[in-house]
Amino acid sequence: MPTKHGAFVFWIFCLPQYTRISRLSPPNLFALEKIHNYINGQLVAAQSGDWLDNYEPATGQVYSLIPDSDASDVQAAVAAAEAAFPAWSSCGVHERYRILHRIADLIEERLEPFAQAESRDSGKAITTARTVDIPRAQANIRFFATAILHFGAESHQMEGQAVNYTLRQPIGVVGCISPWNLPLYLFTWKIAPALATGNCVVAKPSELTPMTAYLLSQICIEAGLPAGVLNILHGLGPKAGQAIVEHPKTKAISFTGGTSTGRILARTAAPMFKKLSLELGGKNPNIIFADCNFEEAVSTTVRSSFANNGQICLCGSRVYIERSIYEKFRDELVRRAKALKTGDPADPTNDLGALVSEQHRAKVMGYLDIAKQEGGILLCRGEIVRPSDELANGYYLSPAIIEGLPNHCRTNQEEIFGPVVTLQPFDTEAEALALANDTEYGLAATLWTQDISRATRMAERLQSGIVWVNCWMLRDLRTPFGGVKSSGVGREGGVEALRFFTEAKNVCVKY
Ligand code: TXE
Repeated sequence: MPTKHGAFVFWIFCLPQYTRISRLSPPNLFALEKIHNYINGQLVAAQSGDWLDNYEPATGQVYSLIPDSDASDVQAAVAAAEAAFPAWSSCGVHERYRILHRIADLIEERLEPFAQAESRDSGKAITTARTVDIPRAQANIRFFATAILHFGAESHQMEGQAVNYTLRQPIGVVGCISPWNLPLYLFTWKIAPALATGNCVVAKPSELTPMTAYLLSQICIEAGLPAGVLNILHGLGPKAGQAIVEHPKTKAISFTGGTSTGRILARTAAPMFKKLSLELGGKNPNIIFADCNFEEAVSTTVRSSFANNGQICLCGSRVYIERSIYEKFRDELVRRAKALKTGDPADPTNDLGALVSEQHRAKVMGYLDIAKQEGGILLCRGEIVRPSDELANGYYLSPAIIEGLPNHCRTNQEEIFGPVVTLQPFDTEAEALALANDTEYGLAATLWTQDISRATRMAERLQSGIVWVNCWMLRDLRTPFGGVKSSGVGREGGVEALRFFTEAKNVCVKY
């Protein structure tokens, strides 16, 4: 977690220039790069002049500083957004299409530096940043830049009397708050539809992974995005994030993060009658029937269990396996999990990098202790990894696979959000369904069977917003995305996002 820079701040202020800290050198105050807020088209420090440390998960060292923004910075951002709104909301969909595509072009041109920055900031393997995070971030922007051209609205005729038509108008100034697990991917997933529909945005990425949002702000300036249309603030959630939600002029809030934080936002926003989209945590079931395509199921289950070190809300952390193939599937999954290489995220031969923070790794390891106390058997141990002396202080943890736990225990009921999965056998479809639904969450479920009747029957009964059958993370951006129960409220994606960021107005014309 970032800490306020104390004595160093003054000294750093005296230093003329900063270059990026080298991975090889010890913490060097001359090297700390300063990330800036992007407010009213300018890159600025926080008004307080305070900075927070930004840690590199691979080394455990501070490698940059972020503005410790507060309500005064939020006020400046909201004022800039308000001033920019009339022109942006009326410039027409083709102008918004043009500028958003230009931004996507620049991200695509700079995929490698963006991927390097994402990997260094989050600890994720460079191959994940290169093939998942950054390509998807520019795809998000392209998708909504184009979708807005086809965003129609309804009309309803009262024969011989009147015609009704629906206007879908931008809301005004909206807040977008995103998490650390897929930093630019989820940041653009929110701001792209908000901007495409003509809103002006006050956005805050996670204080744990601010870098690519900062690089994006530089690209927005280069692409000619008008000042104030997008404002990116950096800082702590309870301070800068809360101030965005509390501000009376932010009329809608789109949030992705933890369920407990989602509750706080809902308590703040509800009495202010703000529109609220909450994409929260998950504890997703992965149900494997004996008639599955075994190789596809086991290879995809390695990904759905450990991709991004399990730091994806869609990961299938509860694996239910039909008893007749339980041992065969378990042994093959353990063998492949043990073959995963955890190490330096910058090394493309590694499958998994570091977890995002020391605190998060401690949280995940705490759950491994809980699993043991609850009677779990660790088939893969989930141990701290020291890739090298230079990386000894990085936040590395090898994958863990646990069996022998009941469904109703903390390990199987609470979101761990790390490289940890549990295995349980089942005998019948009804039992698999009951086990899968036995959770407060309801984000995504994965189902492996060749029986199409069973697949469609179970999909109907699974309590989740997304069901993947014989696949995982296969994403069509036109589809509704979000969860039920404690996994959130509302849907993102496609027309759902365009409707969230617009207000519907019915106009009735008598003739
Ligand atoms: O998320 P937080 P964290 C889960 C996962 C993880 C847990 C907490 O289990 O361990 O959530 O992760 C901002 N007002 N997911 O701590 O705290 C914060 O600055 C306004 C699942 O990273 O929810 C950050 O920008 N904003 C999730 C964002 O909210 C506030 C992905 C998320 O932070 C705020 C991430 C406040 N009071 C974590 N407090 C998913 N569904 O993918 C914090 N923030």
